[in-house]
Amino acid sequence: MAFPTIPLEFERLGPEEGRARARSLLASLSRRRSVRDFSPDPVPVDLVDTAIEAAATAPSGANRQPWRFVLVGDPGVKAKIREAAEAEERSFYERRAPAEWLADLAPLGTDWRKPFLETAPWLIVVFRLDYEPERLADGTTRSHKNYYVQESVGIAVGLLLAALHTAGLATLTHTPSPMGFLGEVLGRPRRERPYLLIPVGYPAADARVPDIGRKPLDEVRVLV
Ligand code: IYR
Repeated sequence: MAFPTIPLEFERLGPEEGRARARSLLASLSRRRSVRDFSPDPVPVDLVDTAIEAAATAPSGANRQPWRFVLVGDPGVKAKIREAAEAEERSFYERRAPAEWLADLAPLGTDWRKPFLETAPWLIVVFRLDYEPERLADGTTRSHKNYYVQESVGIAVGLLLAALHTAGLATLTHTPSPMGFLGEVLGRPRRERPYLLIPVGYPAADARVPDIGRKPLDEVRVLV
């Protein structure tokens, strides 16, 4: 059955105004950096919640909205996540990582130690929902498939990073590998698959980041 339709709410801008707004967003997004040195200063939960609501406006396959954002502020849970992540990361850096991968990471100065998992006031653990249980009229449940989950959750995370940055917060997109422990530590059902771990907070006063650049437009865009 089709959804009823409603008139589109759309503010049509002139090119001048559109250009000004797009440039201002670009200037802001250009200042976003992945941060590994966090301040323990608290961040009000509503700041993060608003960013999660912004993320959840993302388009998704068949509007199934196949994401779950688990917001972790409990120091005990953060400590457990750090412990498990560091165990996985240690075996990655010391045994599993191919030489080429380690060589690519070396200039970034990362290693298996992840103190930011405890220092940052919030961790957002993003899960992808490849299917969800659905209760049928006859009281039974079936498994309902989601579509383009990778794409949908990727877009949502992009919006989340932009929204957190706009709220004046620093983030890191962290991918402890493998991430299976996150579902266990957080008591999530097995059908929710960990996607990304995002520490959120203010940067430490003396935070430093690698001096890296972004590819210029003519390298990333092909005009046909
Ligand atoms: N997951 C590891 C390794 C790592 C991999 C990539 I690709 C990075 O851009 C950064 C780190 C870690 O978080 O240290």
